[in-house]
Amino acid sequence: PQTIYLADYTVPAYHVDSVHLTFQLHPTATRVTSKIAFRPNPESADRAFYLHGEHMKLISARIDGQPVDVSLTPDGLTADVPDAPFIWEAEVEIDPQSNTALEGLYLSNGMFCTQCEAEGFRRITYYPDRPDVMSVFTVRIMSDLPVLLSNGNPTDSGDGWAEWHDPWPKPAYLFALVAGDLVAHSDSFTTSEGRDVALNIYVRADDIDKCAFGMEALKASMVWDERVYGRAYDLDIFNIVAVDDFNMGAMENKGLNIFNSSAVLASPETATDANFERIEAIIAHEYFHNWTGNRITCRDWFQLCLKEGLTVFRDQQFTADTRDPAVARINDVNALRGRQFREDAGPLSHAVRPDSFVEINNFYTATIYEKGAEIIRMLMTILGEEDYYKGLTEYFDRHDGQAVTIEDFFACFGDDDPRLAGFSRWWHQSGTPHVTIEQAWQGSELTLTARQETPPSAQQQHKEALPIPLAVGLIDADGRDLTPTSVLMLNDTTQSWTIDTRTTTPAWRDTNASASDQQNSDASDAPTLSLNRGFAAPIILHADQSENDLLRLMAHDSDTFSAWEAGRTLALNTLGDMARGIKTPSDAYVDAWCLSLRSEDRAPAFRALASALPSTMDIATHLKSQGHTPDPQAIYDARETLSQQFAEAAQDSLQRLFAQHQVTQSYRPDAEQSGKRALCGRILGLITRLDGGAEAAKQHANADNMTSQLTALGCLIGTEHATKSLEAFYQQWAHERLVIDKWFGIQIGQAAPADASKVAKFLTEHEAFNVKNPNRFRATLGALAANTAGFHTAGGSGYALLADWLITLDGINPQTTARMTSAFETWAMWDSARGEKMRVEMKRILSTPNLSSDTTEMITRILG
Ligand code: HT7
Ligand code: ZN
Repeated sequence: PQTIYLADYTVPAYHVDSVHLTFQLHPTATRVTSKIAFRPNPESADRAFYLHGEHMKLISARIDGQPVDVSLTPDGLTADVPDAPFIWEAEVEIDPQSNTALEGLYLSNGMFCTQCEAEGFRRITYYPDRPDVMSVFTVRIMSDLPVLLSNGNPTDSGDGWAEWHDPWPKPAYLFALVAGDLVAHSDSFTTSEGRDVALNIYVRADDIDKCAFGMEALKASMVWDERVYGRAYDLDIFNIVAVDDFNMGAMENKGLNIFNSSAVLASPETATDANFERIEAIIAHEYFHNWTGNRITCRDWFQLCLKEGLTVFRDQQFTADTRDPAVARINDVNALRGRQFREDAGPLSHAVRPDSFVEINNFYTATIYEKGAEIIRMLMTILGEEDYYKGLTEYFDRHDGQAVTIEDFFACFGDDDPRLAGFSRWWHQSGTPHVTIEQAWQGSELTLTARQETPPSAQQQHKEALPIPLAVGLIDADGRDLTPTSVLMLNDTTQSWTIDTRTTTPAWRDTNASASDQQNSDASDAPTLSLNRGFAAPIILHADQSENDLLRLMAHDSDTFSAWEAGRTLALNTLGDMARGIKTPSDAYVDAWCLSLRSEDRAPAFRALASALPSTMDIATHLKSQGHTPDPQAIYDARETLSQQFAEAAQDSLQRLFAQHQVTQSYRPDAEQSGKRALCGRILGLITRLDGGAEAAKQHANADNMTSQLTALGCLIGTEHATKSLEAFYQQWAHERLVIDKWFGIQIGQAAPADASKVAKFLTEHEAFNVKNPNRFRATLGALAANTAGFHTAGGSGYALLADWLITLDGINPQTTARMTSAFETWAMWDSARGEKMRVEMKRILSTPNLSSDTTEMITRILG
């Protein structure tokens, strides 16, 4: 496989003025006829005519109506063409039924559908399949199937055919086609510009009762983008289609979004609160791409974060506005730490705007998405909201209809603005910065010294200092804010600031003083620093705050995120020490945890998050960062012991809290109700530790919504009620594939470490297991990889089972296989015996004959 470098970018040799496509759909022999108007690009010195094309049979080719000889290459064709505008016509044949890779045109349960990002269009017809070639598409679909859809607006239709025209120039990766026996949940929307838009969610007939929530989320997203970013929708119709076999969550094709069923279908009986929240966010994300991605797209795939990071930030803003902002931020940060920090600390670390790649499908990563979003968030923090939105408006005005770069985007904010000096390093430099904070007191003056360091990574040995916005607050012994949140800019490797805490309005000032030669205050009434409020910067903080300070922040910090963060730090310290066998939890911490569970001052959703323990992987990462080799089983045991201790300590109030927070109104998946259910779920877990599952079995049998039922089922795993409840659940839901995914996932995810790979193996032999369906595969093998202590059992059975199945899947679906190899990315974190077993399995995968380039690249990078 060939490495592609950003530095080698050249403009396309030909522009495309228009594309006409005709599809004669057939499951095994679909004919695609293309008529494409090419024009030499005067900015290109290159006159070579090259079209991408894979997995298809060329039937005929013409230029300006005359048959032409072409030279076929393994991944495309070349031909001699006139040195003037010309019309290319081709007919190709493709086989959707045998397309299990789910890229290009494929069949899913009898429905034709497409996935073209990043390079799927080249499996549909010969074309310059690169994002900077934008054109206007007209598509004619011929099929007996009742619903025939493509991008843009419908222009004409008849018996067995339909025609669509998309007036907005777009790259081929945004092309889409759907044909199937579908029904629509329909609605309409009038934009702020007065355009009436027909809205449809197309699904199989059985799923029509699961569309209402998605439709409401779509309309809310349309209103939000008009209100917050001034962006209105620009076609007469917006269609969403739910597809069962899909590699990722959803795809933002112009006017025709295609969704994984799991990312759009929801009813109270079949979907959990978490599903509803995810659906809302994904619908918003894909809709927001209409401007950040579609109207303005990427010049090349190195600029992927331009559309993805920005759009994730926009969907995070939407969720924060629609739900509880602090809870939303905690969820964002949990996801960032769980996926992106982990990626950045291992062999797959890469810059948000990388310089090279082999297989672009392998770069749809947490770094490009989530860290990309954090960079936009910091841009807003540093500039302030007004200048941030001014810059975005400038971006939309300047680049509408173009394919652009991160540099073009950044220039819209005034890239010579002194506030942004060095900021672009965030896009180019990989790795998570570690920031160490020291504090020193002299009388009432506090000096805060911050030092940053980003560890070297394989691809970037030398790291530079980054501009880091440190959002800090100071609270007094009674928990009152002494200052509002201040953003201190850490631009250098080390910087200090001083504040006199006794003045009436204390304010930070730059200082050269170093904290190191001064005294730490041990007075218990000294104010406490609240650091990195709202997680304003994506950094790893080392502040070494005392247990007293952390308890104070946990109880009183006015920044809700930081209150949660203090509780998390206490939990990490406690569990890390327990796993190493050096300490038991302090009474003060256990009391504070009980108090926080009961605290009426905080929202139930927050209390549910605050009472959850950090994941086994989080604790392992914490131990590793302190120089210890984590033992997954010891961490699992520590979590179990502490949970039991919490249950016993809170015993007297559990039943009362459980009853008090029950939802009695009819089901709504909103922040208020889902927060209460989350808290009750947490409490049910504790009650189960004390009653052996009696209460959970009752809830499982009587629940009228999936959140309550699945929570109860999760609690019951490992109890005497497990077998019966799992069987009853399966019988109840055998006809609902998305619910059966949950059934697969929960048994493996909640299994005790010694059982996890046995349960997973058993379920891969279940009649409902289907290796070709990515959702089912992820629900099974993905759940195994996510059960940290279960996947990393000392014998290595988890590694071997996953490797076996990745080898099988690679011949079917390389994209999903390659993504799931990341389960092995932590091999260097564990003891050498585990690490070696993981490497052995990776080498076994790598030695598989005809392994895909996707998987080959991933395993090669992980092995290092
Ligand atoms: N832009 C999309 C990314 C994507 C994708 C989606 C589904 C299947 C395969 C895919 N390859 C790339 C989704 C998004 O970020 O919105
Ligand atoms: Zn996206």
